[in-house]
Amino acid sequence: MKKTLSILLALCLLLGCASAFAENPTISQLAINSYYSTVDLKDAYLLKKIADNAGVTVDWNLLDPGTYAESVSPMLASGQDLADVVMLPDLDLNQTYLSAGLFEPLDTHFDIMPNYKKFLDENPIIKGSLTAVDGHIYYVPQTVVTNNYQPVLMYNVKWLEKAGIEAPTTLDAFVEMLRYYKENDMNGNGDATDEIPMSIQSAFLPYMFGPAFGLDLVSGFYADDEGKVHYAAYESEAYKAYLTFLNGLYNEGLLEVEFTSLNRDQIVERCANETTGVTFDFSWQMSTLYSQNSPGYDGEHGIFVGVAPLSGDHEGFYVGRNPVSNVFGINAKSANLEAAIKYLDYAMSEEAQDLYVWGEEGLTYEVDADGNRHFLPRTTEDSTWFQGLGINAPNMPSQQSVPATDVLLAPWHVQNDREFEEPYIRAPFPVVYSTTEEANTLSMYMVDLQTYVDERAVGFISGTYSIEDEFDSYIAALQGLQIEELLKVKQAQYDRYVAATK
Ligand SMILES: [Ca+2]
Repeated sequence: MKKTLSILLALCLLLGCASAFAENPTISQLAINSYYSTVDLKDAYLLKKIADNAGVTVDWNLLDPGTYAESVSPMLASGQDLADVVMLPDLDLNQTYLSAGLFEPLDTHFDIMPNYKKFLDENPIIKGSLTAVDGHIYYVPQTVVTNNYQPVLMYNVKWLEKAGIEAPTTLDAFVEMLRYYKENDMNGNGDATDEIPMSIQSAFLPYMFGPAFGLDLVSGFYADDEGKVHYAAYESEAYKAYLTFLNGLYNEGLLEVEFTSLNRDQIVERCANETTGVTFDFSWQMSTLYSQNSPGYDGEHGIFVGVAPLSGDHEGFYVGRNPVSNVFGINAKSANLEAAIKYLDYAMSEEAQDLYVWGEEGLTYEVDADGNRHFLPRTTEDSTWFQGLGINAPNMPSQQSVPATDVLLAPWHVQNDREFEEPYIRAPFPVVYSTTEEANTLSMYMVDLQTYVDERAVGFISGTYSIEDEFDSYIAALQGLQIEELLKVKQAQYDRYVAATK
């Protein structure tokens, strides 16, 4: 084995691997360093391998992720001495850097970017989001998982079994279940008054109940099937019905009085004490937190498990996530333009993506008899080593993967995600670039509108404001806060997005 290796090495030296390295152009890259303070990605093995495969040497300028925006914004503002490849401090949604001409329009080089072009063809939502107002594509994305492990409704299966009911999927059956939980000694401690039927952090109420009324309150703005954009909290009838429903839960004591201050730690404590039957949170918490902290959890069967979304007059759905988390651009004045373009293109290839997600066979993972990959023990035992390889590369256009997430979770949880979450996910309102005028309108009105809507929602649900008497004046106030102007902006952006996905 050792001998074969040394022969290979000798051959490599003779046949010019070394000279190939010597001729590699050097690309400078500005990006964040690892989120792990003990890890420096400058010499990360997997990233070196990606650079080698792309035929370049990377000269890294890696900065602290916590202060990245502060450090990089002045560099971009001056536009001088920029690296060849730059990880942006934000998504540049107002096109500040694009308008300054800092970055190369990549679509004009698609003849030498086959991997990136293929990726965009396969991901029209991302293509739509990354298409600038002028129709060009300037950036390469880093993305997150969108249709899996998102916020989901979870039921306590022990309580369902004790009540002898199937998991409710309609608002009516759901309320019946809560009433039953409230009146019965579900945890069997002899006290029928210590049950709190439902424990929801208030930020998740729109996720949980909006869809049954046909509303995506999570995105706020959403497009209907005809492509017309709406603002969910301005949909008079549906939003009024949503508030009325929650106000009913509140009045009946099914939504607790202190619902705005309930936090995750308190919910975990209730799971541990077996005093609650329903929650709603990021799916991740299902096995790792809520089931984990419930008495009797065996790791093989969940105690808090994901269920289908609630339906009302409208079919229920879950709101997914927008994919693009970061973007990378190529300095329009780069002296190594072609090499930088080819490097970023290789960084988007399936081969490179596989390296970010899994690393290398034998080093980070093994393949079982069924062909499934499993991370090796050292990947969890020695996170400094694992992160130091450049796994999930936070400083590269890496794409988060579902299979690599699955292997971190209990099998029952993975199965649950495929059955009860993934089929019900609906994409949120897309992220779209703004023209300067649109950016001005949004920055002028959006914050005040959101603040007012949030404050009124709590007031209407808890009865501080009367839905009967004060809802009409609420709608009128939204008009005063320029909701119609904002809808025009969002409609124009949505129309551009749709055109760009085609
Ligand atoms: Ca009890």
